[in-house]
Amino acid sequence: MRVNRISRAGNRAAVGLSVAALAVGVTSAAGPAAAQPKAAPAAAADCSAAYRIEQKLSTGTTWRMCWRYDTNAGLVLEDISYQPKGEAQPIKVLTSAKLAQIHVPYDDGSVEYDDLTGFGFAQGLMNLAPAECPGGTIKTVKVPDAWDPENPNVKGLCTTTRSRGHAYRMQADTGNRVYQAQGKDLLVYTVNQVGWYEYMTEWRFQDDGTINMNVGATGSLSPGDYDAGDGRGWPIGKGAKAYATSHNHNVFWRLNFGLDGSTKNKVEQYDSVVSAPAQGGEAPRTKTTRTKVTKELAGDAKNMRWWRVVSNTGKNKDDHARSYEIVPGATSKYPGRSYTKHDIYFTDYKKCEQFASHNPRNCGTGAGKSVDKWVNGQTLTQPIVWMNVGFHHVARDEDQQPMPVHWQGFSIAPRDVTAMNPLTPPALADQNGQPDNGR
Ligand SMILES: [Cu+2]
Repeated sequence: MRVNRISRAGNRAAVGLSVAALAVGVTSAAGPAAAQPKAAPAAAADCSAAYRIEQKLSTGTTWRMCWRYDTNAGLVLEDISYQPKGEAQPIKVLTSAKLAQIHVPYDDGSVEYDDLTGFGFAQGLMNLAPAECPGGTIKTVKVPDAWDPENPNVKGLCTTTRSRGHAYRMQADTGNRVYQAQGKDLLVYTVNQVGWYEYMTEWRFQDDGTINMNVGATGSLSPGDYDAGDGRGWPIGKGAKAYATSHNHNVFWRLNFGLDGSTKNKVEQYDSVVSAPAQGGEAPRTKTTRTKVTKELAGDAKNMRWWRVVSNTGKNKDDHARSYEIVPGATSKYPGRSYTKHDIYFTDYKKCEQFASHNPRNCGTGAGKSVDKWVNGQTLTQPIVWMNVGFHHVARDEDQQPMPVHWQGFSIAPRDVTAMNPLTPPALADQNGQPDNGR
């Protein structure tokens, strides 16, 4: 893999300069979506049909968004809105959402990769066979700075739907009636090859408003890594000869929220502390406190801690401010680099700040090239969320061959976006707040 990667790096070097130069002004060849100003009000998604994704799920929820394809980030989703069956208008959730880096440092300190900005992640977009987009549509992507400029088109973007099991279940008080629904998701994904690896970038939009972002690593372990004789690998062939060097995959996402059509949002952190039962009390007590995050923050996940992004203007029908909760996923945080030391970063929007490390854009003298440097005390008015999810990959025999997909990622979940469960059946629609005595 190292050999393979380095040879690709060599190939990339020639186009590296032009990519960096292009990145400032031309983010993609994808058309109207790219030209849309970031601060545009949240009208319905403004992009031509080829770059529009609109899916009404069988449970009544519609997701809408535009897509484009960036020379470093690969797939970028913009103007993402959610419209459950009870809402007259689409509710804008995200102005843009994309990967912001895949950083792969090796345990032996021999090498580290910035796959998005340095190793052609976007250019490694793979053609998908119809069978790997079951029931869906495969869109053709024109890859910017394609390795073969004569053949830049790749059938590489799958949009499809999938069932996810129960969305809810409830036994009625009277009779034998069971209220239940099977949840449906819209899936949007690409596969990008980097060296011997293939990364699946999956966006999953649930009919209940939750969005899951995951990267799955598959393909092959790199044969060039079967050399760890220094106790930093795992034997994966017969006996104890071929040691695959362990490494981390540190994946970053960048989310620009646009709740109710505005990128000006608030951030809050919640922490809960459990203390011993009060004297004479029956059980331990838990106290939850809210901390307003008013300035840029490098945050760390912790037991009973979570964050939410709150709309400044939008309210649901219960008069509660709409928000999205950030739900961290399982992570192995890699403390080796300044930008991987924290799980989440909130920065105030700056156009040039696009990648969590090795940022190719010029943010000015002394501005730094990574997200940790951009957390410098500024007041948050237009917060950008950067999530870092790490996976320490200690190879195992089962990793060949091919290597089973290993997923890492996180979710954002609606909190008070709708006044009730967006999938509530009509018969239960009056059960909001103090329970009905008749229930
Ligand atoms: Cu790996």
